Amino acid sequence: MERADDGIKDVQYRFPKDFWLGGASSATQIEGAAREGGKGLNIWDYWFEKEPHRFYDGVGPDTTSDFYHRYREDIKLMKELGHNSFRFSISWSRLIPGGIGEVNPEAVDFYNRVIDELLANGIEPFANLYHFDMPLEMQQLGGWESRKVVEAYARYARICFEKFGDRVKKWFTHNEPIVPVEGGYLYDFHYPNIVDFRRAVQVAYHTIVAHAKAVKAFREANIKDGKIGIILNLTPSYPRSEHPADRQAAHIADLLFNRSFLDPAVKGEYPQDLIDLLKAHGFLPVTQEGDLELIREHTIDWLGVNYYQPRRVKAKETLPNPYAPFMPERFFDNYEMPGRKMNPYRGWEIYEKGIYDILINLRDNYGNIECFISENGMGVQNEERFIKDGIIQDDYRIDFIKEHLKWVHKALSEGCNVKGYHLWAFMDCWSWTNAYKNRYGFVSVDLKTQKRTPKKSAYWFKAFAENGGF
Ligand code: BGP
Repeated sequence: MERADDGIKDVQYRFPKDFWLGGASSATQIEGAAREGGKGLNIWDYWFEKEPHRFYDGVGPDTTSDFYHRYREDIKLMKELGHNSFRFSISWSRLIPGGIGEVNPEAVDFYNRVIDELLANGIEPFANLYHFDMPLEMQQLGGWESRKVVEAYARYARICFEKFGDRVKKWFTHNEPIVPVEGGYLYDFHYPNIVDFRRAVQVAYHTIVAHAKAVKAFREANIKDGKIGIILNLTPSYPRSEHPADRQAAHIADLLFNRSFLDPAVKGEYPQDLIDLLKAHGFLPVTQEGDLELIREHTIDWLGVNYYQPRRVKAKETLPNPYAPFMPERFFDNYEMPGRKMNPYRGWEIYEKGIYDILINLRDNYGNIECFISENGMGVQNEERFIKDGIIQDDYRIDFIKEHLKWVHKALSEGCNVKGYHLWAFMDCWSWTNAYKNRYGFVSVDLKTQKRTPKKSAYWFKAFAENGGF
């Protein structure tokens, strides 16, 4: 592959030799073949069929980026672009149609081929078990509200370790488990579009029980050199000011959105403040005997950190409407900081130092657990307008990556246990209800032809990998 001018002259920010560099993905967002290869339906296939108008430009998950058929070509490109690792997710509804029952041999064959191809190209597979994609029948059974689904997931996890654990050593139980809680049970951007705080709490709690059961199954599988973790979108909560009411607002947002998963996964227990808060408002989840021991005894080996944007909050300006559904915003108002830098396409603030604050927090308050940046990235609309000489000149993405990496570098130099950086995403992919509106990839995907073309950022990243820094 030709090397475009990468602009890296002298290395100022040097990274460790074995730093994991690559891209992330998820099954529903790249595989396509939603009704092929014996795959069962998941909630996205179903929701799109029912309400296509909820998806940008009416584009659903049926084709996406066709990784199912083009994985060989894509993996070859990863290698050419200097990546040493790749995160994908296994589709539960592909591997076990319906979520429970027979294992689909075509799916086993597909994931085996993907894993073998990655290894043959010197790319370490990072496998995630659950990325927002509940099998439809499991949702009909109650989704994460149901203990039966928790058990079915634990069985699915065990099957994955058995089938693929001989070659995949790096595992995750969930990606951003707070997001299906927010999307599906609070803010109406995932199926089943329920708005109900009590059910949201139950879903979050059962997700952690399911996670702990998967960790247990992993320990029992005894995978040589294997590690298991969870991927969390740790969104730092910044108060508007040092006023105690603003600080309290930020503390509660942190408890609800970050520590509700971070603490049980890393420390094996829930923060007392969170328990007190839920108790005070009558929202403690239904638990079963043995849950707390299970969670306590099955903490993780390592952590994936997804970081896109900070959360800024302030004390509430008004009393809440007593008739409105109970929402996390009962405890804080969102705060728009004057002068903030925005990604206007996604509507997310860009605040690079957030990545450093997360890593320092992990160092100081979570035993400096081994971690890596499992997602960071910038979705941009209409990127074709930046094409010059056949390549999307995404200098904005290069700047975005660099500015975040500078803070990761500083964290490293201050003793943080951060082992790598994956961009969201390796290639343009289907962004849930946003479909293909914003593009995130190092590699652009032409949806009509499925042609892949690396963007300028892909060459920059390759030079970064080759030079060991920038
Ligand atoms: C994360 C998810 C990814 C990905 C990314 C970008 O929350 O783990 O699946 O989609 O965000 O967000 P979006 O696609 O909504 O723009």
